[in-house]
Amino acid sequence: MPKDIPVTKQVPASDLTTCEATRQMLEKARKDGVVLNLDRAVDMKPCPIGVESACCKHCFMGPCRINPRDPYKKVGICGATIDTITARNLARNVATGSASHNDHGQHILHLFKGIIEKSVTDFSIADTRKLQNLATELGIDTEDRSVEDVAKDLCDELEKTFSNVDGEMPFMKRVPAATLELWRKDGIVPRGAMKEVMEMMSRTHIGCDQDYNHLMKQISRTALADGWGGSMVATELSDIMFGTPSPIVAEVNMGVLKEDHVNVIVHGHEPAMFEGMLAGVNDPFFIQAAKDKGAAGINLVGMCCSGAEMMSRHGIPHAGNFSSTEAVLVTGAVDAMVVDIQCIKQGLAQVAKCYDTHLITTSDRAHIEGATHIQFDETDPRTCTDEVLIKAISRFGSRSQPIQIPNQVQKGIQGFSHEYIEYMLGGTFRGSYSPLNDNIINGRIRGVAGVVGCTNPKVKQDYVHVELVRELIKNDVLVLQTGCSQIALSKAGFLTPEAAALAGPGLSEVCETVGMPPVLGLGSCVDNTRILIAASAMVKAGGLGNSIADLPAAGCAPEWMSEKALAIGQYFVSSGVYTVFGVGFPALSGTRFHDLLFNGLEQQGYGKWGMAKDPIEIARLMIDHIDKKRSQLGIDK
Ligand code: CUV
Repeated sequence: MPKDIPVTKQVPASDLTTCEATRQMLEKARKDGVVLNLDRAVDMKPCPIGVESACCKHCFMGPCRINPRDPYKKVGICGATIDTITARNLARNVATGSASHNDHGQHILHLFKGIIEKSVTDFSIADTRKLQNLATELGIDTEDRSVEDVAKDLCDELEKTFSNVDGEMPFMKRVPAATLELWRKDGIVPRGAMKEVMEMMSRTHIGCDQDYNHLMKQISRTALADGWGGSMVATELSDIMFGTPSPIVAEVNMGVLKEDHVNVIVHGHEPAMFEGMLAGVNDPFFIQAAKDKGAAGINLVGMCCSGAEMMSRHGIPHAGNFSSTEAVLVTGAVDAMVVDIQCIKQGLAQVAKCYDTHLITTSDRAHIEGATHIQFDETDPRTCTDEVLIKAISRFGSRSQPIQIPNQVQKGIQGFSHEYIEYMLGGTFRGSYSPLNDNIINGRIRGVAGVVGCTNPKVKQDYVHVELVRELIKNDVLVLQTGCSQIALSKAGFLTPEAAALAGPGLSEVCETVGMPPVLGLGSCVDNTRILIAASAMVKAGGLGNSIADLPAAGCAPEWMSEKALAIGQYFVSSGVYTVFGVGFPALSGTRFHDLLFNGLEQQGYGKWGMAKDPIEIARLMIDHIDKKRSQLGIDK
């Protein structure tokens, strides 16, 4: 086994994760002399100034460091105050997060265009009804027109999401009127994503925008260009091309790997390559090739966000969230891990080498040193996916590693698209408002919470996600989930109708009547836009105020780690949602910029940020906010 860089200290594996499968694999890795992310995290001492975002390295006169204990005692060499420094840092984090999602969305649009123009023939339009509905919503004439013609117009319209330099993004048509009015008044309606990200980068250059209140506006605009822009394009067009999710049973956790099968894991974010792999593994030629090597078949499994997306859409099994991607390779059972973009740790290359697993990169935007690159081309997907399968099957035939697969596996119901939630809890047949709004007004459902985002080895894996959600549903708060958080709760068994027994009396009654779990899984990170759409639908259905900020709702990313999470958090805040982050927040408490984020924005009519580390404390903040909104709406009792 190749030598790994050793760590200098270790703590018990059970201190680092509540995921039993990951714990077992971490312990095996230690025995094998292999170092995983969870151990590297214990060994790392994050810079105490950087963690407070009190350091500026936007020019080379510095880096300038501000003392977090006395932040106004000093300014940077250029004179930048702590507020300017922190605002610029957050601005660039949000710009990166927004760029990531918009890059993803633009790729999805490009694929859609390829289908329309027939340069892409391996994919097609799966949901024509959604195509028509979306086109109508965006003001495109659909009457007596072919699907192709409507699709062409939809493509041109959505292109503006990225390329506009002025005007308003197409999806602004979906924003509740009062919310949009506020954005217009403050000049933060996003124009085009490329424009917003470029302007954000330019304004944060040394000596440019140095008023944190003014920077805040562009931070909001850049974030809104993500949630109501590229991410929404990604979700909506992926549904149109690959099918709109509806409830489906899927298995989660490392026990989905099968010792007697060729195991292929797809990990990353964009659905196209994964969809291509799905076609490949069902090809009788490869099934036979696997059997010829003594395998019972080919087992295709997902991880992280593309895993969450494929699980929601097709019920593909899911092996685990962000903190488990290295650990899963320790099973020795993974014949190939195929990745595209985002959240793919470079550490995977070394772990894959130790366990003789093929790590294969497929996107021209993400190569990894030590991995094999096989370019995925949507006009010719099979060239890539066939080569991946040949490598995986051949590795199965010559497996040299002892196999140890944790037997943890949990079934759950996945695939709650916003359309399905509306269908399930929508309509006007039961009361004066929609049944969801009715149940909120009558208090059976106290409010709605979005619990989303990554896992972060700074906190015990999955612990904050699970304990937070447990507390929320106990208090009759309906929980909507995406991303790695959804996987944490799926592993813990909360995405089952039986979990209604853990909910408070009101929520459990609704769950039992409708036959749904108290925790609804909506998909990947870009599918957070389903929460925006559901929130807009709740406002439009009536009885819960005029804007998203009026809703008894709150959001949380309890174990966040990525810049994308900051962009998502900010677009929820700017859309009107109180959003609490766990782990920590990159702004210094007690500074003016921090006060703007955590207090001032709400006074301006937006949502606001919150931060707490303990799950019960986070739940208390969210429930207090929900109760505050209920009392403002006059529906508290
Ligand atoms: Ni996009 S951003 S770790 S995979 S949720 Fe998972 Fe989700 Fe965070 Fe990454």
